Amino acid sequence: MQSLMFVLAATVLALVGRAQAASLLVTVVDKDGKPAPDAVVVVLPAAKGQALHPPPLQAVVNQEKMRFTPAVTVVSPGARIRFLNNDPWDHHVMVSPLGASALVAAPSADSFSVRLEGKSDGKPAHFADVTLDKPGVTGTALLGCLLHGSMSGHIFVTESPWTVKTDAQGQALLDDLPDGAATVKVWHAYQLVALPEQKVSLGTAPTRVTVPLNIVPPRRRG
Ligand SMILES: [Cu+2]
Repeated sequence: MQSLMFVLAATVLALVGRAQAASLLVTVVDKDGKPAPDAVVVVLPAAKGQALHPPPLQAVVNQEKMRFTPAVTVVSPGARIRFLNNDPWDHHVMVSPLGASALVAAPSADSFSVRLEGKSDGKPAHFADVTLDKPGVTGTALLGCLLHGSMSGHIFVTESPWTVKTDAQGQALLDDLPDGAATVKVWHAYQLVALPEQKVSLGTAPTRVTVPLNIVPPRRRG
């Protein structure tokens, strides 16, 4: 009896494992066919499942050398974002939700700003925490600085726990997707016209998709 239970348990585990073993590699390229880093790949599977590595509920966006780092921060809804000023001068971070819905329960406006003093030698950097606390709200917010017009960045609050940002090779690997049909969406900060969604069918063999942007993003200052 005990061994039968063991076999049953092992079978259930194997089935569960098989039901959620699909892997998808998305490569995002620009109009010239070069890899596009910092694109966001969102996968919406038709079947239910449990994402093993959902985007975090906490993230740090640095202001360093007149840039937001990372340039694109992907989080789950309700995340807390810490803006951390590592420069010796002030920054005045402006957060502007793109699209219809505000990310934060602000009383008046959708946009808000936080001014952060510059870092003094030997002192910890100044920071401000912002919680994206509107329940269920997803979308993208543009980051800017009221003092330095050249600074820009993005926060991406995803609608799917299966969301990965492309790396330097323009690749995003998802290895914990449920089998079956899925919709793939790609977002890029400089892609102003929304890209068409792609339908994929995920199964035992790894699926590979290449998504071309129809722009060439400007190179980020190094
Ligand atoms: Cu600034």
